Amino acid sequence: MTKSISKTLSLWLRHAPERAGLTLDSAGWAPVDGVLAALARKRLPDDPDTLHRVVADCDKQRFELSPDGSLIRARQGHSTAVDLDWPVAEPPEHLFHGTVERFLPQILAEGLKPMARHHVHLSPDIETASRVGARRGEPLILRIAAGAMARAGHVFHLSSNGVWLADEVPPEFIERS
Ligand code: HQG
Repeated sequence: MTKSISKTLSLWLRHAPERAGLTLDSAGWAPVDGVLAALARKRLPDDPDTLHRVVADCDKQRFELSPDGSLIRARQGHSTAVDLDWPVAEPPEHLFHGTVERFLPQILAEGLKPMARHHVHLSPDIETASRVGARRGEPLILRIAAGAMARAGHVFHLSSNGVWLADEVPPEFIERS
C-alpha cells in the first residue's frame, strides 16, 4: 500500500498536480492537507501518520516535508515547471549515469539531455547508476568527467538525497565505463 501511495505522490508532485486538484508553488511545495484530501478521494489511506511513514520509508527519499509539516514536495524528477533550490556544489572528479545500449548512439552524438525532466541525473557511484539503468534493461554505465565539466564552467547542483543534477552533459565528458 505504501508503494502505491508513493507512486501516486510521484505522479502528483512531479508531473500532474492538477490530477489531484493541487497547485505546486515555484519551489514544488504542495499543501499536505490538499494531498491528504486527494488521497481520500482516491480511497488511499489519508491519515497524516501514513503519509509521514511513506515520506520516511521511501527507498530513495523522493519526498520531503517542510519543517512545520504543512507542505510536501518531491526532491527532484519533475516535469512540471518548478524551480528547486538545491545548492550549487563542487562535484567529484567522476560521476556515473546508468542507461541502456539502445540510447548510446544518440547520447554519444548529442550528449546527455534532461529529456522529460529538468536536469540530467547523475549518480555518485556505479552501484546506484546500475540500479537507475536497470529500470530499462541491461544497465550500461557511463563515466562522466564531472570535475573537467565544472572547470569548463558547467554548474552542478546536489539534491539532499545525493543525486547530482546538471543541465546537460556534452559528449566530450562522457566515457563508456
Ligand atoms: C536517456 C529515477 C537518448 C537517459 C532513477 C535515460 C533516477 C538519452 C533516459 C532518476 C539522451 C531519461 C532519473 C539522449 C539522456 N538521447 N537518450 N541525448 N540523454 N537519455 O527517467 O537518469 O524512481 O528521465 O540515459 O532512479 O534514467 O524517479 O532519467 O535513460 O534517479 O525517483 O534518457 O529517476 O528515480 O530517463 O532517471 P529519465 P534517468 P525515481
